[in-house]
Amino acid sequence: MRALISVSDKTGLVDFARGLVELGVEIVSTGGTARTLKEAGLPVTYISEVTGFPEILDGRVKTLHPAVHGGILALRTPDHLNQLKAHHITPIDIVVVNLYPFRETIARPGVTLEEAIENIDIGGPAMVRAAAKNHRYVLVVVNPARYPQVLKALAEGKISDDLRLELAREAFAHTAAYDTAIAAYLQKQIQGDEPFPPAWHISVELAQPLRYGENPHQRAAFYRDPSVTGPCVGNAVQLAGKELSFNNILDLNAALELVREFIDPSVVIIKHNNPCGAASAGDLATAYRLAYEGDPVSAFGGIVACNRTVDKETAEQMAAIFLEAVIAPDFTPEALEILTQKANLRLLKTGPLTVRPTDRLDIRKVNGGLLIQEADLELTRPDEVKVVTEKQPSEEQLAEMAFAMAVVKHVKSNAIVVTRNRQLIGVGAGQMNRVGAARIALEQAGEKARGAVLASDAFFPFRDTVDEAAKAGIAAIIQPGGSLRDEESIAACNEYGITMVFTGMRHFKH
Ligand code: 93A
Repeated sequence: MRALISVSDKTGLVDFARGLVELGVEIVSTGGTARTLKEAGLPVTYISEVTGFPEILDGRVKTLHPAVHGGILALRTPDHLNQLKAHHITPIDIVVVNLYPFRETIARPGVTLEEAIENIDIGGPAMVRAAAKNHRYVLVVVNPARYPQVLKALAEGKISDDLRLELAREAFAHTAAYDTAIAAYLQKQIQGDEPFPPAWHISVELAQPLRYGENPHQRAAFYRDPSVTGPCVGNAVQLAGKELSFNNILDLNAALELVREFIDPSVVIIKHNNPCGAASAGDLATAYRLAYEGDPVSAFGGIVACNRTVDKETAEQMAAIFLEAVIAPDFTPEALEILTQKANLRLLKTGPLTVRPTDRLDIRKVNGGLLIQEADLELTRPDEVKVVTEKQPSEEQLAEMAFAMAVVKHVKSNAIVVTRNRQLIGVGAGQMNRVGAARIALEQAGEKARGAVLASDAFFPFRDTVDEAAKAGIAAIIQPGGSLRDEESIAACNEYGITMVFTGMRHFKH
């Protein structure tokens, strides 16, 4: 048997090659790989001896030769084997290749286009794809983690069809991801760092199969994008608890994306992708209490996100009811001790939420296609809003309105929320008309709506929402503005002595 080994990542190389040699496999290798093996005292045939041709063009052409590709691609039929013999080509049975470190190269700060281009591997992918195509006869190994498994199978003489197919699948996935990274890099050269529309360069990998999807009769799996860095659900580490479910992951994402809007210690509780609790306070335990008390009924079975390390005091409160999951930058050892006593409670650690993840796309599947948009990462600052009423907001009301707008942005449209003292006290989510959403939010807030703030994700088409708000005693309203009938809503606020500001920015969430 003959193995061709040509690897940039030399992890595990020597041990693997030694194992092959011990099994009587002849090793053919390229420059750097051959040198490493020679230094380890292993017998190696240089590729140039196989091709009868030197490596040329500074190594750009080393293995691109019929003696190599014929040896890999030949079917082991009498006809193909006779053709090899006629051309003095020896069959290659094992191809061990990993590619020039293109992704590592472009990740280096200050790398030039020339350096990047030199690190585009051509000969490597050609061999990998050839071997993967001919997997019936050729083993292709692109992943050093596979070396022990492959050695064992060879030693036992038991190379199953499943293993051959799996290695071939891994090989094509390897070259596909590689080319995708090159295309994305070139796209950036053309369009700058954040091209839009993006090239089709989103490559995901299976993170975990899920027990089921949104419902038990739907199969499901979670894929993550390994190119994304920064704290997010895809990069969170599960510290404890049951396996995550499909709905857990969706809700954890919703919870984290809302809680990261806040600077002060804050807690968000999510149910069915909408916040039922949200609060900011001087410390996390208080924020949790306020978030919980905003709607204790709905908090049951909720998903909690915190923007600070969960401490003992917060954990004690969390442990008092049934929660599905908690996601936070971290947990103190005392908090972990308390929360891990609830064996099912899923605990996820993100690391500090001080940076945004690099993922800035929002992608949704429709039947027969995908919709891609930039994620809604904007929020109008309190000093950017426009006061449209006679009544002016106080500084405190402006800060409260900013809190309310941050929350309503994360509620399914049509969305209205009512907040007071940085506590969510009423939510109207996913209604087909705005005044309906307002009625639901105000009814939930009840007496607490007196003097509170009402926020709307989109403009008021009629004055009816202001009328409802006034009945409930709302003191301040924040909304995008921009309706044909804005004047009617403004006049209504002036009648009732309500202060209203426009942000100029809509936050639909469908
Ligand atoms: O420059 S290449 O595109 N041309 C080739 O013919 C070729 N053959 C193997 N790159 C080529 N390789 C790559 O060299 C392999 O994919 C591997 O990553 C690397 C190993 O080189 P060395 O053995 O010299 O360290």
